[in-house]
Amino acid sequence: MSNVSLADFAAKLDEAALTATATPQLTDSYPGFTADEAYAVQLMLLQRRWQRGEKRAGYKMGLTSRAKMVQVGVSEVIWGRLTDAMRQEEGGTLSKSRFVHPRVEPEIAYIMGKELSGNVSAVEALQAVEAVAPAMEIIDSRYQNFKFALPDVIADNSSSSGFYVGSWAKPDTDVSNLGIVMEVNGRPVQIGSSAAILGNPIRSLVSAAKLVGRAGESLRPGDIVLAGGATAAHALAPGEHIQTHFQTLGRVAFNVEA
Ligand code: OOG
Ligand code: MG
Repeated sequence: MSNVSLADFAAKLDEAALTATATPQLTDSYPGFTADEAYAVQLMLLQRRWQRGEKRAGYKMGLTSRAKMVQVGVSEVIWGRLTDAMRQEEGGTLSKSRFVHPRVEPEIAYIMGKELSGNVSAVEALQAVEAVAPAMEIIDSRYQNFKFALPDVIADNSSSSGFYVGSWAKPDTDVSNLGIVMEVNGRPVQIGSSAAILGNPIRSLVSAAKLVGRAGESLRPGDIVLAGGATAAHALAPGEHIQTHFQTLGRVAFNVEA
């Protein structure tokens, strides 16, 4: 497929996000769409955002837990790019109208102290971490009915649309198996453990270094890396108060505009 049409795909997804309007899956009209082409579209989509003044903020890993894979019917680890415009104020109010059909999921966030790229061990990955924090991600597929195949979701920047980060803890804090409870208006809607993220969230960082490295990029000092949802995501409704408790790390909360 020519670059022109891949650029058209990026424009279509950008427009869908800007107008909060769902768009048909790209694989509907182009069944041969490959994951490599999809990552090329993702980069073009981000270039459009950078041209509008958004700054790189790091990366997100996706489908790193069984619960997430099952929920969306795609079972391959994917990644996307974060920008500063996606960062939401912890404890603040989210305007739902900016999104198509937003969902929230509990995540673990790392912030990098050193550069990391390529094949690294878990020990090396941890040595490159400056701090770790409880987090939540707002995902919003730009596709109709939140339905997509692997290349669709990759092109759509792996559904990235927002993220919340709680208080940073020391990098040697053990986050391998922390209890997580996500509540909506005080009622638990998802209960899980950080161990659901590839057995240990640090493995997600190892995977991020490898996949980002394969794309010729690296995790840089100051980059935030979201390790992936530990549980299935919750579809947001107006007026909801979302609060997630992370054993030993603390909690992260926000409100959805009524
Ligand atoms: C794809 C993005 C997956 C995660 O943490 O697993 C993701 C989606 O569910 O729309 O962000
Ligand atoms: Mg996520």
